[in-house]
Amino acid sequence: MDAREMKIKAAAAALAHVEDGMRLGIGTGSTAEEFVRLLAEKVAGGLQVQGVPTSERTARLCLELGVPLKSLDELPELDLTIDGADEIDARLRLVKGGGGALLREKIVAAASKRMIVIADATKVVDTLGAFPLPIEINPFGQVSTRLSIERLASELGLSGSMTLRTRSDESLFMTDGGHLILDASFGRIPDADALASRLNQIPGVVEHGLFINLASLAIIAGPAGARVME
Ligand code: ABF
Repeated sequence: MDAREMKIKAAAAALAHVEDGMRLGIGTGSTAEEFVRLLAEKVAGGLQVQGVPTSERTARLCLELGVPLKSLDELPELDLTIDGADEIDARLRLVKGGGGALLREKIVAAASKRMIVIADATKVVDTLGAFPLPIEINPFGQVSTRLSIERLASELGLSGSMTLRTRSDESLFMTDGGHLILDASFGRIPDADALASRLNQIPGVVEHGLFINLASLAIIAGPAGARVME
């Protein structure tokens, strides 16, 4: 089974949790896009759901495939969010934001009664941090904010480089909310809870990619099939 087949398998297993009438948060990334394709088939077959997309990219795909969308302000409480992740540990703590949509993804997940993560088996790790942690920052005062994050990292014994994310044409990557992303390559984050809460205290940090106590279930697809972590 190749990587795409594993993503489809995880997405298909998540679709079984979607019920008629649900208000759904819809994630971003290649795995979430497989979910959108499968969901669109169900919608074409009569399933009624209302989706809130976590990015402009996901919104475009949903509109193209006929998945009905609302804004989060129109549907401020959601039944279920289904989204991908960059890393998942045994306590269902996540690193997200490789696709740059972490802020809307976190707001949507927090507005949902349940969040199901869909991923292939390569995303499961013992310790978070091998995937560079995306930290969304306000462009105003970005140098000061970066210094504050560096000081925090050193206080927590984390080392590694931080890179301002750029696009393939080397222009700065801007999020849907008009912010920048610093990718922090710590290698290992032994105390993700402490890092998450301390990052939240830095004023220029808009959000970070550590998702803690948000996922209720993860569906992990590997060569032998899909398994559930909860
Ligand atoms: C989003 O897409 C992100 O939070 C995460 O960065 C990424 C995972 O992408 P993929 O499914 O393409 O690996 O869920």
